[in-house]
Amino acid sequence: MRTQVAIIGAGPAGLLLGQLLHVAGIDNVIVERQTGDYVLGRIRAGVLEQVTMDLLKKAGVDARAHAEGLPHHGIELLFQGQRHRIDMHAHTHGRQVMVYGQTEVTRDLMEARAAAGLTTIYGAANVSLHDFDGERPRVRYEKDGATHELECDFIAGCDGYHGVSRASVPASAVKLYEKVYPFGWLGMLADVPPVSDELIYCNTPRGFALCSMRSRTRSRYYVQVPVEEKVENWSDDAFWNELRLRLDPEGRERLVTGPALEKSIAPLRSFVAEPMRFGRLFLAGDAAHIVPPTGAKGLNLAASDVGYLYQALERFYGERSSSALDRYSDLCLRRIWKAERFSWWFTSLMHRFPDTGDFGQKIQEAELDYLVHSPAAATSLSENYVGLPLESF
Ligand code: RFL
Ligand code: PHB
Repeated sequence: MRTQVAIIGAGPAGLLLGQLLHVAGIDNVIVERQTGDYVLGRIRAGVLEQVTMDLLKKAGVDARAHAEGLPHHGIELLFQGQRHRIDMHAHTHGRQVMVYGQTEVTRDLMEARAAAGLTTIYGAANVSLHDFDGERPRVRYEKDGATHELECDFIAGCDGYHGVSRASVPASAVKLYEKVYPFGWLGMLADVPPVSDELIYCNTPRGFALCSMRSRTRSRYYVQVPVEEKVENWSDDAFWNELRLRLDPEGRERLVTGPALEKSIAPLRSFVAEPMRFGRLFLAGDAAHIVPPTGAKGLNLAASDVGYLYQALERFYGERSSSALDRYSDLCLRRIWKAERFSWWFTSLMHRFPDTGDFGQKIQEAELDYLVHSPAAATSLSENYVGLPLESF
């Protein structure tokens, strides 16, 4: 089989890239290790930046996100038992975020891909990447007991943190930056109405908590837990009790509990691999970088990477110019490092760290107080949360 762009991974990065390339008239095939149902079973991000919504629109898959998504103009910060609202809309001249789950984005992209008749190979085993340092890269995989080969002009490595793409690059060609946090988020999804109309980020003596949602009838809650914690140790009741202890009196009163649809623990990490291009292999999304979820940036960065990549490929095929492809890695990394900084800062501000000490605790409290009383500080939080703009090539 032959295609112009072979995409490894059918997560949001791979599926969105495939759709953007298709709209630009560029042929592509996706090779995914898991089944489609498995990919849809992963409960992850919930907050989309305007930049991401714009890319979904370009890809022709924004209708349901607009119809069913919840536009949010602000967030609440809870600390020292009090809630404070950050009006992001007012601080950013009218920008907002859309609350719409990654599962739904993925489903919309999968449906559009199927409707367009584009090829996706699910359940591909032992995927391997070859000759991406030359002009004729190839992707090999096994399926139904046979080995298959996909010839292409370019490979897009959209296969997440544990994927094969980054691992195919010689260690000497890539520099890794990493920070691991001593805690994770225990997340729970339940069909109960959200405790508030907006997201509440809580800094409490028992640790961080986040009240988020997927719709007016489906809530997503998280509590900070030690990194070695096991999800089996948390009954639904234990989760609700812990969340309740991290809320303010109004939140405790309004909290509606119910059986968990899903419960899982995600470790928190910051990670960047540089560069993001190796000959004709381009990394995008979690394959190249991870952010702790506090800033809600992971999915949005995956979208902005492929926003740059499809434009660069469009120029290559349209104008026979490689100059945008040559700038891909640098342009992505500028935006990524700003999101890394924001996510690290917001994580540091909102969590309890085992080794903070009294001085560190006072500094955290002073920064939170500053944030909710200084328009300059609130503007900085807001412009990063709603998402920094894409640059042009
Ligand atoms: P994905 O989603 O991991 O998809 C990669 C795909 O590649 C496949 N794959 C392979 N395919 C073929 N061959 C191989 N060898 C392969 N190895 C892997 C995988 O099966 C998979 O289908 O990466 P992508 O597309 O880059 O998307 C990234 C996002 O999924 C991720 O950044 C976000 O979910 C992060 N994230 C959040 N991001 C936000 O923007 N806002 C949020 O509110 C937010 N909340 C979150 C999050 C992530 C979380 N977890 C569980 C890590 C909350 C949580 C709890
Ligand atoms: C979510 O709804 O899953 C979510 C929302 C905001 C975050 C992280 C996760 O910062």
